[in-house]
Amino acid sequence: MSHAPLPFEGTVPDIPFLIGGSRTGSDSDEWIEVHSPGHKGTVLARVPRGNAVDADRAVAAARAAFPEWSGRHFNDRSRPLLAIADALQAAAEELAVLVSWETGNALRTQSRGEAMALAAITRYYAGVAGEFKGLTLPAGAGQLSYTQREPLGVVAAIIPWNSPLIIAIVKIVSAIVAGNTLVLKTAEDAPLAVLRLGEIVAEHLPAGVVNVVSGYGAEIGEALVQHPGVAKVSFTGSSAVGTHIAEAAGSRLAHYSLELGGKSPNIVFPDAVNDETLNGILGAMRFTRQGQSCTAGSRLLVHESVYDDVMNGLVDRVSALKVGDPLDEATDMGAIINKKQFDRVLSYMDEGNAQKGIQVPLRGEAVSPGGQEGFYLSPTIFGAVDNSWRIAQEEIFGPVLVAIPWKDREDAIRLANETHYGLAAYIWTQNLDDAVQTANRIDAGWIQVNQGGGQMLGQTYGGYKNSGIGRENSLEGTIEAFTQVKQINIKLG
Ligand code: TXE
Repeated sequence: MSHAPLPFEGTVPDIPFLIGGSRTGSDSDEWIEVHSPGHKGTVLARVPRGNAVDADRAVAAARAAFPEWSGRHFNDRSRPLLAIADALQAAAEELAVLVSWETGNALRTQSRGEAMALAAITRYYAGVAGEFKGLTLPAGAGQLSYTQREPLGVVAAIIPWNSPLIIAIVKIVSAIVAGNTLVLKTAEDAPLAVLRLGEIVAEHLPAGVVNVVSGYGAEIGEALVQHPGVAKVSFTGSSAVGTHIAEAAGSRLAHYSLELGGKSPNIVFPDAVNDETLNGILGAMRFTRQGQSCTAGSRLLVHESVYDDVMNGLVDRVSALKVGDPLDEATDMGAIINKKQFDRVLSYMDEGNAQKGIQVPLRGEAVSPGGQEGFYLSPTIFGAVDNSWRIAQEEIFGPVLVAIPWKDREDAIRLANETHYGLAAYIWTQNLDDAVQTANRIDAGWIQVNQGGGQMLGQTYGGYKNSGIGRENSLEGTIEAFTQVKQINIKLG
């Protein structure tokens, strides 16, 4: 099978992390192997197993950098971000290949687009550097009364493995443009591309403004969340860990924001059955990321009159997706991140297959495409699903779509909202009334009508209910998320 060469020319290097502008190993002197999920037995590199001492060092470096960085004119924070954007643009293909190797996401359908988006995201935040404005109050001739927005201090950003580059860059630039400094902890399964990104970013900044570390959640992750020098924890990951972070950060009255999971509905009205809708549902389900997306539209709610047409159209399209080596340009769907997630997704598939009354128009299974061994699964579509079943309620984070028929709009909205999650929703209809009324009544933070697609710069993103707290990806995601307001009142004369 043809694919790009190993990222480090066949060696297994030790990739240090980045603290205070220096590349350094962990105080533990222990290292974690990073495996390629699409190539069984392939170790790509080793990264430091960070611990509490490293957390202390990184927070100290970020604290030391804070006074100068936060005291700058906003133009002097914007300018380095523009240089970072250019550097990320130049490094996009290198980052794409690296992130494809370690995540198992297909280079052509996922990783290249992810890496190419980094420069635009960085430029967007460079452009909003002058927007951190306060307000003045008409408090009478004898008073000057105004507010100003001030950075929080040191931010700890904790990220997962599914789109590590995008999640990392959003957290880094939205925090630092507001004047904060930052320590970012990479995910244990996909640290390499983000460590490289950190290196590129740090080259254009004073030492310590951005620090990037690696290690396990329970070790350096926990130490950062508990650290008294950390003013805010910005977390993306599972709801279970997010809940724990809310307790830990909340108990010492630190700020936190949480971007968690989802079980988002795709709602198909009878007037919208066409190629664009069917392709859009495929995109919304994020099949080409093996379904490993928090915004995956993993519950398909279809009007009963078009249910068979939609199911047939989807089975044709989804079964045509080519599962294969992530680095092969012909591949649509790569590998699941690790053995634990692979076994977990398979267990949901087994549970669905064994469910009484279920239909299985497309049966997924473990596969070895072209003889390639790795954590490969072919996609599954379950039909006639009851919304109360576990496969309809729990975030599977794999290529498993569950379809549920509905009778009228009330029914569709009820089903859409019958979940603990509230991240995204996708509505497919030509009828404006159905589109707007449904969008208004869905309890979710990010709603798409007649598109399954990605996030646009400037659009606010975040969850209702158990999908999270706080917003990202927008002015709100930097001004509200990374500053606090000070009211100043001056008696004149
Ligand atoms: O996430 P974790 P996992 C969901 C998805 C997936 C499940 C498990 O359903 O199947 O979570 O994935 C760090 N203190 N999502 O196990 O454990 C950890 O090191 C501080 C949805 O990978 O939440 C990693 O860097 N940090 C999601 C990060 O948290 C801790 C994306 C995420 O790991 C920690 C990923 C601790 N005590 C998974 N424990 C989304 N919202 O997109 C762990 N971490």
